[in-house]
Amino acid sequence: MTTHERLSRKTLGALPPESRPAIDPDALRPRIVHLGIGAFHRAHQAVYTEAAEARHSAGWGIVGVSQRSRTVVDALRPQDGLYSLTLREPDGPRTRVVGSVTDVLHATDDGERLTGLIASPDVTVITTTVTEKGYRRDPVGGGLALTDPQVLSDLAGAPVPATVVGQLATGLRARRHTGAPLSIAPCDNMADNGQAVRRLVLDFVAATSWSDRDRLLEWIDSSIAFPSTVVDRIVPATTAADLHAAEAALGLRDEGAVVGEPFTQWVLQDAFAADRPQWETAGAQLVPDVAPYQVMKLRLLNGSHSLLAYLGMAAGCRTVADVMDTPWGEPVVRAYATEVAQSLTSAADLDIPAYVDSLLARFGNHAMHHRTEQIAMDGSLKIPERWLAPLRDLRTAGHDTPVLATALAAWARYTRDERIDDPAADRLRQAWQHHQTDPVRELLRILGAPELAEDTPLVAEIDARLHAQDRGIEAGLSC
Ligand code: CS2
Repeated sequence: MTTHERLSRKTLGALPPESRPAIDPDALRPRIVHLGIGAFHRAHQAVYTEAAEARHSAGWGIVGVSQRSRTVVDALRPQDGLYSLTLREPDGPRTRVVGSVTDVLHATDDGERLTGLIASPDVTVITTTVTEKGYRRDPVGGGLALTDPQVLSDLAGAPVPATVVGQLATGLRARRHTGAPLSIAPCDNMADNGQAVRRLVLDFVAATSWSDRDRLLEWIDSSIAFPSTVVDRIVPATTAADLHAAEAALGLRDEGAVVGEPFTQWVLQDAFAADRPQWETAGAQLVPDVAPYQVMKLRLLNGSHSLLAYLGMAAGCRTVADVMDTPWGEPVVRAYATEVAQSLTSAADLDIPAYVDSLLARFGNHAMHHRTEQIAMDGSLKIPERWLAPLRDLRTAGHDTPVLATALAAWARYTRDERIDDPAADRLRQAWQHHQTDPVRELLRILGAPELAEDTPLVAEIDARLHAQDRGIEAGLSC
């Protein structure tokens, strides 16, 4: 394959007309700071912002900030923030360039610029996608993990904060002098993510020895909004083959290409403190309370995703669609959804059976190549939101929870592998080494659920299902 020129503002004219951005990037200025410029943001919020900008021309440009990876900075900076999104449509892929990201920073290499941007009155929205582990929450109470070494280092006055919450607090401290209100809209899969992040920022400021600490706490309380949001689009990690395919479609080399499914949803709490793009004209839903949408998505979509990931890995399935091809894939999602749906409160415009049908179709999309291993990572932080919340509700209401027990057994089985990718990997390993008679209880404690660890019938059921899965694998449960 010939190597093409690199995508950038200069080479935009070489793109096929149908692949050009919907807006003129030169007409944008930094008005949004996004923390966590991974594939998900590029395939989701950045696309809504571009579509809203195409309608209203208000100059909404996004400065994307990478927390750790320099690869994404090296990919996007020479491209002036431009990248392509390929949607895996049923009738074939469609690739086009998204124009809303105008600059890319690295959170610590460019720490001062980041603080300056958060303080700039021209920036009125901050969004975040830093994954569950990026927030450094205490798994038990949900507050800031004040024993986390990086949180401690930021609190001790590290020259540039390494944690997201430290970056937000430092930026807000600088911003207070301008008095300009701001909205911080988290876009990670956490229930009540706005309130969760508000609490973390307040915890951080309260734990500093800053002389203006009390005034800053009051100002955050009065001037900063933390709307909750629900985001949805399946976006697998980009592969080398995806980069080649994007290059072939564009006629330009794009090191920042992302792929996603056609489906997309963004529900935002209508509680912003300052100017924001008119995302509602781009298909987003602005609602007074996101909780019913949030809980349904976390428990049904993300919850069944995790179930398929752990069961699928046990059976040797590489992708979610491979699991859906097995004779047990669809029945297990349906059984899971039937059980978990009993924990959902119905809301007027939520049609749970239709939602489950659409999930099955989305999971079965072979063009996505969504690896079970990608979803399985960081389970210790994902599972409490996805499974433990409904498990607690259902047990309190006296329901049986056989499918959730199966799910927890599949995760427990997965944690027996030495090579797992999880921030609690060391503790999970120790649970198997030091608690050989009762590892499941210890695993539940690690998930922040000491009360479930004392629920003897539940623990016995998880144990029994774990052994059944071992026997199933031995008997040839396969993909
Ligand atoms: C997935 C999510 O990796 C995971 O844990 O469950 O990333 C999922 O694909 C998205 O939340 C879909 O909106």
